[in-house]
Amino acid sequence: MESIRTWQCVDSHTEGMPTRVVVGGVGTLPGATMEERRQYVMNEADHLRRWLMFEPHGHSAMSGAIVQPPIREDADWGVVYIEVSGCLPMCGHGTIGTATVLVETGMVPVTEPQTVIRLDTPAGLVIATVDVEGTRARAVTIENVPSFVTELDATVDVPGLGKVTYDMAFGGNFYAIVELESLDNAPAFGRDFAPALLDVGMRIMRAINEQSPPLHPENPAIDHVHHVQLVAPGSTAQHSRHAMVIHPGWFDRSPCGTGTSARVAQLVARGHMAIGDELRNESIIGTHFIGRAISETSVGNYPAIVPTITGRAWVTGTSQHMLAPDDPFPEGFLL
Ligand code: PYC
Repeated sequence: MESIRTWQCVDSHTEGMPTRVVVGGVGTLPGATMEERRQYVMNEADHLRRWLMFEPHGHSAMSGAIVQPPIREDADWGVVYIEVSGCLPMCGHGTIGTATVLVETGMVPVTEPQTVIRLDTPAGLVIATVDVEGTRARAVTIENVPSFVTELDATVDVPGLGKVTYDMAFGGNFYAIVELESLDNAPAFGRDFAPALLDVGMRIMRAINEQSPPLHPENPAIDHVHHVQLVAPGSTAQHSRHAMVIHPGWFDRSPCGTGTSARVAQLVARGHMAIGDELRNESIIGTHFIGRAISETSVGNYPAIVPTITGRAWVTGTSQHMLAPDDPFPEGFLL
């Protein structure tokens, strides 16, 4: 056995979606902020992300988080999110997975009944409150970044679908939110219809990015949409179900923390939710997060809410990933 690169990981899943938490082997990434460390991974070290996320170490819906020493003095740990599609500034399920791993491995001082972890993320400080019983993290509530709507009832011409109406909301990433029943010839909702749902979501995503991409008011680097939330018929402001289609063509297995934040912001903007209300947001595999709007704020000229997301994660294993010098796939591959 010979290895030129070795990383230690604790694997977990958050409501069905993997978070491979890298706890050793990386060292401190260069960068004066966590966003600069994210940029470093994307621009100088993307082969490392591909190696761990793509096959054969990962798969086409893999996701993870590199734990880092924090830069902010008010944070306990830093995080750079990695996934099969790139490096998100913020990832809700990844934060719930990371907080669970930090508690269950003792990487933070653990107190019952709650342990509060302050995470330095590329999107800013994210506070995770972990409900603890003994050595177990039973639930994690994260206070996410301010979330807001940039467009209600926007339309886009989508090849094969005609004019599609959507709302554009930001919850750490941009989300195009589309009511499935508003589409002509919409596929039915559910796992059995996954290929058709994926196709519809990807067409809408491509069309919006070509015709009318969103732009974050304070961060010009966030200038596209890579997530389409197809809302199932019968969804309400108390209980919503969706298929979350993600670039370049996979589903979030979890209810998507940043997507749930965007959905709460949209429901508040439409007057269907108020501060303090709760939304049960369900994924395509039937798992759920609870989303809440806890206060009002603004981002640029947009009214915004501060959301919290509550969900659970489970540790699934520990792993040590190695790279033999003659491995033909040092950067992995995707099919
Ligand atoms: O939970 O925020 C989330 C997320 C983003 C992409 C996949 N999951």
